[in-house]
Amino acid sequence: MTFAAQILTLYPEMFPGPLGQSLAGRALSEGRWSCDTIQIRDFATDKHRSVDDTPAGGGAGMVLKPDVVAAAVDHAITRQPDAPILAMTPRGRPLTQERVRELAAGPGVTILCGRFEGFDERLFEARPIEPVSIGDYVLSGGETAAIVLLDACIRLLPGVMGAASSGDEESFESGLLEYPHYTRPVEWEGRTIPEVLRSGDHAKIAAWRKQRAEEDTRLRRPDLWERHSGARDQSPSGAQRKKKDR
Ligand code: 6GU
Repeated sequence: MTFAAQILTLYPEMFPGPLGQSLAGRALSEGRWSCDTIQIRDFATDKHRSVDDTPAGGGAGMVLKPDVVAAAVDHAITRQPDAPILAMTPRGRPLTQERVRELAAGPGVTILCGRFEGFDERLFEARPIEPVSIGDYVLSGGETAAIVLLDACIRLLPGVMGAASSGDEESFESGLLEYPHYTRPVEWEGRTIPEVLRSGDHAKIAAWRKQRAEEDTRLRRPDLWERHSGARDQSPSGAQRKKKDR
């Protein structure tokens, strides 16, 4: 089964881009996923082939015209009626590993890439489009965000990564950051690999990794830690945890 990616963009040359290399590139050659672009400008109707116009109410930049984008989206729906339609925008809901897993388990995805100031809001009322953001910063366009989203999906497809991607030790799969990694040389620039990792005691190693995953999450991602420890508080096994452990 092929995961079919359909990308609506003003810059189709940006795809597959980096996804043509390495793991994703090999998977693309092997037919595990497909990458088709749709040029939004092909759906413009005026003689200048305009895709954007000035914002109602004034202000900076330009806004993608809803009639043109909707025509492109409708074409995409005809070609792939079962794929969810996502729009890459900093105004979207934050992308999560959970959503990535859901998407990767489906038939594919149709991705709408914005440029300029963004989309006409009526588009989201008129078509079943899910706005998605990849983080709290602003990109010059949705294309690089689409590449990020596709990379996250592709590595989870059957046969793409082997055992590692199905492992539940990865960052976020447990609601925590992953534990830190080390490899040889045992001593490098005066720093050594933690003794426990060389002990061969697998129970001790697992306990050390869990502790480091928790500590690093608490220090680096207090938002994730809050959710993780909050969830444990509500579970039967976590009900008796002391406040200072959180
Ligand atoms: Cl999905 N698109 C754009 N243009 N900027 C972003 C973003 C997406 N996510 C964060 N910043």
